[in-house]
Amino acid sequence: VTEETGVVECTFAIIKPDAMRKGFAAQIKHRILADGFHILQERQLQLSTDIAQEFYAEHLGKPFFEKLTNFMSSGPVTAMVLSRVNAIKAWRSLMGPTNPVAAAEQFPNSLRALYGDKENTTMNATHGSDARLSAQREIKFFFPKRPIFPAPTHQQSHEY
Ligand code: RTP
Ligand code: MG
Repeated sequence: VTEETGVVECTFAIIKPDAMRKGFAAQIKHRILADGFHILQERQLQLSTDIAQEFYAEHLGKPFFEKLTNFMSSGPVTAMVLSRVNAIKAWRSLMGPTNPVAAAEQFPNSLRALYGDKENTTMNATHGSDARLSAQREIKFFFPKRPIFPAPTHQQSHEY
């Protein structure tokens, strides 16, 4: 489980509607794999504004909340569960800073530098969980566990 330092973790990632619209999803996934992540789960979906508001509930009341949730529900997104050693930090660092302009200045090879909108911090191409707890919550939110087969009943388990 260890590689130098650190343990294998899961994190949650979204390719946001701006990057999807501009056709950057394949390039972003290529960078994800090249950086040693495994994509454990993946789905494409469009969020309703209600779901976007629930997902970003921590930002409720902030000046950018409405713009953010309207944007996040404006088109399809790709939601993914990524795993790697130190996945949470590694994915945040591959994304780069929140603001694409700052990303371009500080980390020109980061995803937000390359694919984010320099005119608009909201449209910054990707999302990543910021801690273990939020990763857990966000993974459950987008990939709720459900049984593939119904659990055997008492009767079934004794009848042949
Ligand atoms: P994220 O949650 O999407 O991975 O981004 P983050 O941690 O780097 O940034 P956070 O503070 O959690 O903000 C969530 C998202 O809100 C949008 N935002 N717009 N001043 C603004 O206009 C502004 N600030 C934040 C961005 O889309 C940011 O990723
Ligand atoms: Mg955040």
